[in-house]
Amino acid sequence: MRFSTTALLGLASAASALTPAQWRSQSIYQLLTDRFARADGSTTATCNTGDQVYCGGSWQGVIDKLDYIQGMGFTAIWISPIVENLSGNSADGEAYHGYWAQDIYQVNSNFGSSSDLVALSNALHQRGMYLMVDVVTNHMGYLGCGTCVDYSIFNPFNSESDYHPFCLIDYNNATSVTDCWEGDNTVSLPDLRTEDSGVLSVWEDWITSLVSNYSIDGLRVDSAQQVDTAFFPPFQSAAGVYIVGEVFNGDPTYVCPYQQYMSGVLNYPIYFAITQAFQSTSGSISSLVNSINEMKSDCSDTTLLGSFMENHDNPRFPSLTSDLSLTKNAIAFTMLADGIPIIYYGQEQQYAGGAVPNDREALWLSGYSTTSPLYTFIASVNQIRNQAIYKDSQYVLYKAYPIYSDSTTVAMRKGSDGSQVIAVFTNLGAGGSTYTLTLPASDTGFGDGEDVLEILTCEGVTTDGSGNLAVQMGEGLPRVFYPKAQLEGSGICGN
Ligand SMILES: *[C@@H]1O[C@H](CO)[C@@H](O)[C@H](O)[C@H]1NC(C)=O
Ligand SMILES: *[C@@H]1O[C@H](CO)[C@@H](O)[C@H](O)[C@H]1NC(C)=O
Ligand SMILES: CC(=O)N[C@H]1CO[C@H](CO)[C@@H](O)[C@@H]1O
Repeated sequence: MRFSTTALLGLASAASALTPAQWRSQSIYQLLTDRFARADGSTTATCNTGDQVYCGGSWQGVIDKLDYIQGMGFTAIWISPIVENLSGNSADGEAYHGYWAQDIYQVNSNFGSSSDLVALSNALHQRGMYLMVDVVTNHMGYLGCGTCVDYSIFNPFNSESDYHPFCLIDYNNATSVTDCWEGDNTVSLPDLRTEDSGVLSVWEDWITSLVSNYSIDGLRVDSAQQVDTAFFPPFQSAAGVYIVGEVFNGDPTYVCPYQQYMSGVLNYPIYFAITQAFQSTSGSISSLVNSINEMKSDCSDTTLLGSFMENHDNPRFPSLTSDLSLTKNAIAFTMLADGIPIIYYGQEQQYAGGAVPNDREALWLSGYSTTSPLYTFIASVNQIRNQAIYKDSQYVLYKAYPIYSDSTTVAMRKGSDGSQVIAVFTNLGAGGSTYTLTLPASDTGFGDGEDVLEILTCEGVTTDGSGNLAVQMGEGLPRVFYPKAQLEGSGICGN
């Protein structure tokens, strides 16, 4: 798959930490370090997700496969938490995902050495790509029940007084969400008193040195809603980089206020809306449209949110439907929406694992095909987004909005006249009939008799004498239009 050299050069800047504003132009590939690539290059090493044990992926493995990631047009990767893990196996498995910290000053030796992590950061920066690291400040991890924790094994936070007393979270009680413990009585997750100035100051010093030691460009903060909100402004200031927090909730009025405390959050409300709209041919497009409008009115800045439709905590989309057309619509919708697109490793190979732990398959078993339908599809969508940003840096600030919708179709516009992406989505599925949708110039911004390219089929369309765009829909596939004049030299569809 060819990608636009000019667009990539436009995005590559000096290798230093990115501001939140600079993160808007990135496109993120989320990977689980243990499951993405092994340093031995194996494409056959066993990895039974149900066993929940380490499968052997490492930072060196990631370095060796950066061409594979960059070939899809991604400009950044988000990796698993990097700190020393809890050792041993349990009914909940091993700490292969990295969310059960024991020593935050050591790296997880299963993933490599600290110099391997520095090498990964350098390898990314040499390509003009960026590193996002997952961090967990809410809790540590202990193999055993909540009342039998030996706090002395932790570094730091080795005193019981650093933690809230044990209780399991009741999500209907806000105090319980921040003060009680995630996890269960097999692996307990001792909940830190992040509201204590002593605990906060350890985290501030830690994040400053972590970002500096590994030249980290951005952070994903796990379990953000389980931490008191006052923790985040000083923590982000000590980090000095963009933060996208995990607030696992579908209600915009619950999620959006977190943007007062950190630069961005994962767009869970739209995740739920995309899933319900495209997981079957009877999904509701009007609910999706309502969600888009609600997020725009409730959130202070939708362009700083993380836009995703799969991750390590939820069933993969193809576990809900095997219809490739529906999947393509959901992927393109995610990537062309407001905010920073985040694609979870394995989406490009149409992995179909269900709920945790089945959604954490080893990517090496796919053989890293760069010609699979979704690898090339994701590359095309990243390519047009990168091109739109290259042509107009304000593209990422433009708030996308629905210019047309009916019960099975929604057309979205993002970008000002001259660098606007007009994308039409449908949930009719692969068996969907052929029809023509006419979009007026007043909505698309295209001129009279303007040459426009549909970049997924590489078919040209010329608007009529009044600027109307005739959109040919069929086989339930999405369509993505962009002004042809702006594609010169991009490599897109031979231009
Ligand atoms: C909410 O949770 C807190 C912390 O566990 C507890 O002290 C409080 O009693 C709970 N409130 C209600 C109404 O259950
Ligand atoms: C960063 O490196 C310094 C010097 O080696 C070390 O003392 C410090 O603990 C490191 N910070 C982290 C968070 O690993
Ligand atoms: C702190 C701790 O127990 N770390 C363990 C993490 O995993 C490695 C490899 O399995 C062990 O050698 C460490 O002891």
